[in-house]
Amino acid sequence: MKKFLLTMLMALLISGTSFASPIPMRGVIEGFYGTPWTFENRLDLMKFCRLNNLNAYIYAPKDDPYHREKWRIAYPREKLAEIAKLVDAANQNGVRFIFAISPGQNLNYTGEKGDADFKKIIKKLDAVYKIGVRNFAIFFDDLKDDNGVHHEDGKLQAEFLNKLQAALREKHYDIEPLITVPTEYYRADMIQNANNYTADFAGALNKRIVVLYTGDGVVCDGITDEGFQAACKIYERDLGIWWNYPVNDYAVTDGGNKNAKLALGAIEKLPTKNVQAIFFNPMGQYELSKIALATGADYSNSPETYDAEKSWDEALTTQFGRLAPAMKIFASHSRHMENNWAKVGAADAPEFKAAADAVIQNFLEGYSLNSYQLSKLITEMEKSAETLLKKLPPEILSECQPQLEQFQRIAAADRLALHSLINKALDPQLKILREEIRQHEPNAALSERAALKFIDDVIFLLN
Ligand code: 14T
Repeated sequence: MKKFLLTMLMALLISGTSFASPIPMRGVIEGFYGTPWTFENRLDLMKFCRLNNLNAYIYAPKDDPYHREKWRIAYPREKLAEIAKLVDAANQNGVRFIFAISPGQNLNYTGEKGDADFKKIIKKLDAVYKIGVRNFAIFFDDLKDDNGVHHEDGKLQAEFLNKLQAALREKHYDIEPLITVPTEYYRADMIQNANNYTADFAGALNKRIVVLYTGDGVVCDGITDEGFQAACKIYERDLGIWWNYPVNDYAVTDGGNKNAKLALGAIEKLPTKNVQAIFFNPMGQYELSKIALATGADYSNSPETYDAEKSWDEALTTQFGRLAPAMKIFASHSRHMENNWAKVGAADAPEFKAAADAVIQNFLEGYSLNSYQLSKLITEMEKSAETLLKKLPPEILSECQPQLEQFQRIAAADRLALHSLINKALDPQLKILREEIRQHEPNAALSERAALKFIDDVIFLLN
């Protein structure tokens, strides 16, 4: 037996195989603005977590009044009963249910008012302890005023958390360390250093308290190993990550609605080591969040070997079965999220963009257009939109109908744009289609730099 084990060990060492080391705490943070997920969504999520080897869920819906706005007020009996059921479901599925409150808007730290608020928080957490919660989080994010500055005292916040952790521990032997998000939770904020907030916070905070970090910005284009190490150094501990993908609660088109674009791509560009915890912040669209979440599960179970594109393919196949090919085409046009302060997700439809750019290049240089590939891709778009509108299950269709219809409009306009280019004359109908698309943009955005751009490029060239 000993010899067998030794041989196996040698074989592993020689082959260079390494064991995947999962991120210890990995899961979902319901932390977006807008209509929170339903009770049924959350119940289903617990199963989804088990199936994908995720082990934690943070309850932190920004627009649950009792989480933030009215944090001092106890949950009504029915709400608490719902939370109790979720805690049971979490336990049955091997998921830590982490209960969070965001008291920062008006929390008092000192004096009589400070003592009173401290008691209120203990009371609020005790109520959920009674129904089985053993993990708690206190968040101090998004406390900036209209000028983009905050007036928080890092030392007071840290001391408050230390005291809370000690008091909870004193009462209950079985609670796990607190989790927090500081007021300065991304790098650009941490290093501006106007009021010494981060140094004060990091210096005073108990080393066991888990601090979550979002990267260089709130929503940013990946976190490198080097960038992560630098942030850990600033906070003087190994950090956890609050990853803002696939969340889409920020406006992604100018003057547009929030949620206009769906984030249907894979998790990508995250550190490969020393991550203590990771939580993916999803979209209000529960079902469609599962694409990115399944890839996030793959990443967090094996950060060193994670392959985003492969994981994305597998997630689509698992979740959409025979509709996976159609879904992959639609989703490929809706992966990248960007506005003037946010940027995340792989480029939309790179294959389409390459084919469209090649056709335009040929046109400009007076060569034959060679439009076969582009034409084929447009046909695929048309077919996949039609299939999905007809066959997606209602609970999924209801999350993406405006975007699918917009996808259909864009495909039709792409078709007309290509014909115009072939005829070297702008079909007057194209501008009308483009205007129709524009009218729907505030509610349904996708493929801004690929399929949509081709229409604009052609109108510009032939006008
Ligand atoms: F605490 C954080 F890590 C965090 O990301 N907080 C919020 C989060 O609830 C929200 O879902 C996310 C995406 O919009 O970004 C944070 O909220 C912001 C931050 C901004 F700088 C919303 C708008 C902003 F301009």
